[in-house]
Parts: sequence; C-alpha cells; structure tokens
Amino acid sequence: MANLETLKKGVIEGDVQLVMEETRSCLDSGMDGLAIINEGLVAGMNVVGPRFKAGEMFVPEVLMSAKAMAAGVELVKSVLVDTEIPTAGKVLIGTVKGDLHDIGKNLVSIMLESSGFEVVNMGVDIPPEQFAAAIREHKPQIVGLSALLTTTMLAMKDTIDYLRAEGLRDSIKVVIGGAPVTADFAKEIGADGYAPDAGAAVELAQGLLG
Ligand code: B1M
Repeated sequence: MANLETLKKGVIEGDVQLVMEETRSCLDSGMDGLAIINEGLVAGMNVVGPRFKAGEMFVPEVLMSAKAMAAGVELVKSVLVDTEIPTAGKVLIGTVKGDLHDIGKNLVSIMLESSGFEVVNMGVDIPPEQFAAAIREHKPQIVGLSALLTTTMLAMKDTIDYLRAEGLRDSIKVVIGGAPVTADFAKEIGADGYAPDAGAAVELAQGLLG
C-alpha cells in the first residue's frame, strides 16, 4: 500500500531506494503528484532542516536525505509533464569573488530547493559583475552571497555596492551567510538579512517573501 508517511520516513533516513519504490507505488495508486511532493518528500525534508539546525543530524546525512528527496521529485516530475509545480520564489546564490568554499552554500541551495524555491546556483568565485548579469538574466527575488574567509567577506560589500551602482539593488533582497559572517556585518554592509545555517536561510527567505 502506497504511504506518504513511509515516503517521508525514507527521506528523513536518506534511503534513496525506499523513496524511489514508495514514490513509484504512490504514483501507481493514482495519488496526486503535488501531494506526493509536498506531503511526502518535502514533508520529510521539513523534518531534516530543523534536526540539522539543532545539531541532531550532520552534513553527510542531510546530503543523503536531499539526494533521496531529489530522486523522488525526479520520478514525480517525469509524470507531471503538464502540471506547473508552484515555486516559493527564485533565489540566485553564489560564493563571492576570491572564495572557493561551496559545501555550505550548496547545502543552503539544497534546503531552499527542498522547501519549494527555484534556485540558480552560480558556483564559486563569482565577481560582482557576474552577479549583476545573472540578476538581469534570471530576475530572482533573492540573491544569496556566501563567504567562508574573513578576507572574502569584504567582497560581499563590494557586490552589494556594485549592485546598487548598477541600479539593481532595490529590485532584490540580499541575504548573506558563511562561517565568519554575522548579523552585525550584514547590517553594516546593507544586506537584508543573515542566516547562520541552511535551515535558518530557508526561514529567512520565506520571511523576506512572506
Ligand atoms: Co578552507 N578555510 N581554505 N578549504 N576550509 C576554512 C574556512 C578555515 C576556517 C579553516 C581554518 O583555518 N580553520 C579557514 C578560514 C580562516 C578565515 O578566514 N577566518 C580556511 C582557509 C584559510 C582556507 C585557505 C586559504 C587555505 C589555504 O589555501 N591556505 C583556502 C582558500 C581557498 C579559497 O577559497 N580561495 C582554503 C581552501 C579550502 C578547500 C578548497 C581545501 C576546502 C573547500 C572545499 C569546498 O568547499 N568545495 C576547504 C574547507 C573544506 C574548509 C573547512 C575545513 C570546512 C568548510 C565547510 O565546508 N564546512 C573550513 C573550516 C571549518 O569551517 N571548520 C575552512 C561545512 C559547511 C556545511 O559549513 O561552510 O560554514 P559552512 O556553511 C554553513 C553556514 O556557514 C551557512 O550554512 C551552511 C550550512 O549550515 N552558510 C550560509 C554558508 N553559506 C551561506 C549562505 C547563506 C546563508 C547561510 O545565504 C546566502
């Protein structure tokens, strides 16, 4: 019997095989695709986020959960050809110029995607000009900047200043994060918000657009 609770459990446990089997049987039983995503797959990820934030789950486990959820979403998407999957908003995210750290930023991307955001992940070492070009191309509501080095934190300010000079700052919310970053620093450089971890980044994005 297809069961959304089993699906949710599969995501929490990062069990790719179980999630794929259960997603298939939910689809075979005629269950609505969006219900499978929201009440099974995303519901599982909604448990993972707070557990990670509380230090009850660690990075490798979160990545397995995200992988399991993504496998299920792919299966559902393959049958939802004509159905629009509603998005919570569009986020453009990248690690700033000079910085090559991307593990945390990718985790933030995954958690945002799991919560229904459309994410354009630009990668690492992104100069302000490239952020500006991507904002023009993708028209996100939120731009996320990540930095892991005390030296590259300054590139966050450069990026925000550049976006302001280009007339793009007022059309977006800028959120920042990364180990050396603080809420005070976010205020100082004119960002709209700071999140200490991936779970908080999702809450921040939801709050800014809500
Ligand atoms: Co680097 N490194 N590293 N490194 N590295 C640190 C950051 C460091 C603290 C290590 C140390 O000395 N103790 C130190 C920085 C010191 C400082 O500036 N204060 C450091 C250094 C010095 C360097 C090099 C300069 C070393 C050298 O070459 N001499 C060099 C710089 C390269 C460059 O970027 N130009 C370097 C290189 C590297 C590797 C390439 C080897 C590798 C990166 C691999 C990769 O990312 N693909 C690496 C790693 C792995 C680390 C440590 C060990 C781990 C970082 C990590 O992935 N953490 C790190 C030490 C540490 O943090 N313990 C260190 C796990 C990740 C899940 O957490 O990234 O904090 P984190 O992300 C969190 C939050 O910060 C937040 O949410 C995430 C999930 O909860 N968050 C956001 C992150 N981005 C966010 C964006 C948001 C919101 C929240 O909104 C947009």
